[in-house]
Amino acid sequence: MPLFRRGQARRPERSTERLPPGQKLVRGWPVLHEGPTPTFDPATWSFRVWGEVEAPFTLSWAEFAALPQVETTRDFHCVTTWSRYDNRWGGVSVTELIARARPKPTASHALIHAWDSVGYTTNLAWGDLYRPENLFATHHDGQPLTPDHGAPMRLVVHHLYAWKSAKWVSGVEVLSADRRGYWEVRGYHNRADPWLEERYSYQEDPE
Ligand SMILES: Nc1nc2c(c(=O)[nH]1)N[C@H]1C(S)=C(S)[C@@H](COP(=O)(O)O)O[C@H]1N2
Ligand SMILES: [Mo]
Repeated sequence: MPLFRRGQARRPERSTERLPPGQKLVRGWPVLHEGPTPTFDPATWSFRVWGEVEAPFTLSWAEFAALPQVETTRDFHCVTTWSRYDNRWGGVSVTELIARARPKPTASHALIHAWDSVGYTTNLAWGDLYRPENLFATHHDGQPLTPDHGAPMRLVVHHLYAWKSAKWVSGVEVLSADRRGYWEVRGYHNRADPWLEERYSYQEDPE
């Protein structure tokens, strides 16, 4: 396992194994989040895309639930070292939905917002969010998400540590400059690639 020290920007080689470095396979599906699990109310739920876009919009739950569904099956890696293989996610394509807002050429980053009482956020570079396999997921292994796992909808960004996959998503703020989210201001890595073991902010390259 590679060792990181403060002030050192070492980059291990990308592994050919299925389990990223420093991870352990779990059975079952752990629940991990800050604060209490919020209660979904379809009458008040909304999803909004705003910021560096030509056409900001807000959807009700009825409108969101009527969108075309897609599926992906991927592994899920939490920075606390558990990994879960073969998660079958169902939901709405991130690119398809965000394209409706017509992002401006200045769109370079996004901050994902949650409607939980913590006000969880997480930031992504545009190229990490706007990927064909990313989902606003409503289903997992064929079942609707449970409240603990983000019901009715969570983001799923398969290629990064799971803290980037915000639960209880309320919207996407499209940005022209990076703005760190909840964990990213508390010492976690800005990018969070599990294959590069990008766990902590002290591993980031100096600007
Ligand atoms: N709103 C919100 N989303 C969140 C979190 C959180 O604290 N709040 N924790 C993240 C972390 S650290 C992980 S590992 C995954 C865990 O998802 P799970 O509980 O469905 O396994 O959710 C992510 N999404
Ligand atoms: Mo996590």
